[in-house]
Amino acid sequence: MRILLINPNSSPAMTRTIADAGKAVAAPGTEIVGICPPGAPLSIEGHSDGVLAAFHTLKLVDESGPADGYVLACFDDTGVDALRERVAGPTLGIGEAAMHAAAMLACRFSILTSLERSVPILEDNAARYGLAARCRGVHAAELPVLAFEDGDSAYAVLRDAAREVLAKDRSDALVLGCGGMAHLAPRLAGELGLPVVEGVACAVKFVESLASLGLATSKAGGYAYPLAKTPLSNGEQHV
Ligand code: 5HY
Repeated sequence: MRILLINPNSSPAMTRTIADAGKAVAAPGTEIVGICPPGAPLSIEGHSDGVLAAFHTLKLVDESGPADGYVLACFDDTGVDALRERVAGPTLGIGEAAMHAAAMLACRFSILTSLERSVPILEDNAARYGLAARCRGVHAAELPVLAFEDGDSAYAVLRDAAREVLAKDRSDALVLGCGGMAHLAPRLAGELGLPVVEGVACAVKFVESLASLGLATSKAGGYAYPLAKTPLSNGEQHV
């Protein structure tokens, strides 16, 4: 089985962190291909970065050959719906995967992401996934995404913020709200003594499971392949 593990930002270091997290949990016989779109923003912090990253990600997948499954490793689930239209294999964002996993493990969970500006995007996603009632809160560690590339300095800030958030929300699981935090999960779980859910690992296992069940994205409705555009015969432009 071949799974494309796509980091939608263009940071080579973060792409390596994400690929390592995916390869660490993949079953024997599953090939994890870690890639990122060169033209995308170096990190995704907010809506406009998200749209630009999604555009470059779709182009990259078009050029990357067939795969049995796809993981989009940006916690904002940037471009997941668009990619589901263009490919058949099960396609999952790490945000949706982590939130569903946390809801299977805890009564209430909290999400800890990078910057405040990402919070409304993740709150909207939790609601869209039907998990707003299970998500006690989305919080920011107020560290830029690229700060997580230097694990040590970011770790202490993240741990302290996590303790504060869990106490405030009275949650019983923590969800890491950035693909760049993937390598920090095991250590945090050890210190916090409760489930720390990391989306890259969850999404790779969910996609692997769906593909191994022979399941693929439905092409019968909203995720049907994009239609070919046929310009009007009289050459009139749509206004
Ligand atoms: C992510 N940004 O997972 C998101 C997290 C965020 O470049 N990878 C990014 O803060 O929105």
